[in-house]
Amino acid sequence: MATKIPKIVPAQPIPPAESDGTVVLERRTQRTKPPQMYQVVMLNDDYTPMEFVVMVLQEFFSKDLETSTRIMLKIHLEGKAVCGVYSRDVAATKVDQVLDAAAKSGHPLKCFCEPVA
Ligand code: TYC
Repeated sequence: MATKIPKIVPAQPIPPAESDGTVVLERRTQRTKPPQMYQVVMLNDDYTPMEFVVMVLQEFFSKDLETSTRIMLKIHLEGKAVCGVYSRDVAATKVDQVLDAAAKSGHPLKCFCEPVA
């Protein structure tokens, strides 16, 4: 049986030749889009102690005490705040860690992640 020779297909259509027979090929730099990032948003509630939220921000979002306190107060006063921006899997893990720690401590603290616009 004859070996089938694969057909070679150009990546880009070859443009028509100029009148002198030359062919001009356009150089295209391949650009990779940066990955979609996700922000973890924490919500206010009336029951979770402020100290617990500050501890969560320090522990799971690696914020220092001052930054954690500022974010916690923003949530408390405005209803929600972004705790950090991460790749999808990391953001989802942070959400799981927070919900898990809150549930284990009996607090109704909630957070979620969403794509950064
Ligand atoms: N509002 C809560 C209180 O007064 C504190 C709080 C802050 C709760 C931030 C949740 O994400 C939160 N104890």
